[in-house]
Amino acid sequence: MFVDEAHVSVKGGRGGSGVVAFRHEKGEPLGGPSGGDGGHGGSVRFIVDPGLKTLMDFRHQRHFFAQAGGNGQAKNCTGKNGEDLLVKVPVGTVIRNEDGNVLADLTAIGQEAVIAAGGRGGKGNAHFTSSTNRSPKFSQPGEDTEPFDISLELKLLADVALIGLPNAGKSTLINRMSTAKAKVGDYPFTTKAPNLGMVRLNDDRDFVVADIPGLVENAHLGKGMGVQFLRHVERATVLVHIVDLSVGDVDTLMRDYDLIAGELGSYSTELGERPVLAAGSKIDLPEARETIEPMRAVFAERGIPFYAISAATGEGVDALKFAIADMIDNIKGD
Ligand SMILES: Nc1nc2c(ncn2[C@@H]2O[C@H](COP(=O)(O)OP(=O)(O)OP(=O)(O)O)[C@@H](O)[C@H]2O)c(=O)[nH]1
Ligand SMILES: [Mg+2]
Repeated sequence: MFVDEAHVSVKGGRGGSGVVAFRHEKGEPLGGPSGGDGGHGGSVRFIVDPGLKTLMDFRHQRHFFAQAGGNGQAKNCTGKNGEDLLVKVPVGTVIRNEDGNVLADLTAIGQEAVIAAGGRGGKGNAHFTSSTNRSPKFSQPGEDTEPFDISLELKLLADVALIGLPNAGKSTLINRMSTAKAKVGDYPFTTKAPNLGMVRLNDDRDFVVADIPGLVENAHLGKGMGVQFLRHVERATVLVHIVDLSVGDVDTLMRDYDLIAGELGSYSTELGERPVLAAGSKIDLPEARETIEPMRAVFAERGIPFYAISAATGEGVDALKFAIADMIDNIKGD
């Protein structure tokens, strides 16, 4: 199951306390105040790690408490600052507090946010000397911190979603065109959770692509991998519908194509009308090659851009990448 939600508890480190101390000098048992300050508590910081794809890890670890600051020491020595606790999350993670207010929306690689700040260190007695009190015998305690609960939600922020029947070659394609390392298998439903990858073109444009688990008839009713992924497809600007050209004649392929397109439309009218590119895959295989031209003709009639590709050899993949980038640009109006 694709875990896209998690609930965890976080706490910044308590601040270290300032201390009361006096210099011990010859003939002056109680010298001037010299109690050092407490160190600051560590903070809990969430940071985007491009290698993470799910919130799965948060099922095992639910408590993220940063280190406390050290207490101050004599001779004006400041206590050690507590270390920050860095928590890695996938890109697209939204962090909310218990009331549902957004604390952070982590949409970019390397982006980070302090979610639970560490407590301030207390001041040592050396700070409290005044004209009326040369030997203060008090210091400030470190600031305490309370743990609190937060929720994490992973929003796939893909510009492009690769959709199609199981085994169509979606994962092979995302691996070929992007930074993703998706699992590929010669059986249906290899992909159980969306994979995200960044595509960079040599003209400096880039976009995020998602490889979605294979769709089947009645996916909108929860069949197969179900509706949970259509939720993710919904956020994509452009859909690339992959058709495995090696598995049948034009009629069969178009029937399958319409079936999947129909699923999207049944899920939401808006999704059914989303801009789409068709990609005929596996054209390194002779049986696939034969269907390229008839398929091209059908899609031309329908006004849907069609690209013949082989994710295995890379043939046609660059042209597809540029076509996707152009379509995104057109839609976004750049
Ligand atoms: N010959 C050839 N085989 C391919 C090509 N692309 C994918 N395949 C093979 O087709 C099978 C399915 O590939 P995947 O990329 O896992 O397909 P998928 O669409 O991600 O499948 P699901 O995750 O199950 O929906 C694997 O055996 C791939 O090696 C291609 O361009 N040429
Ligand atoms: Mg796959």
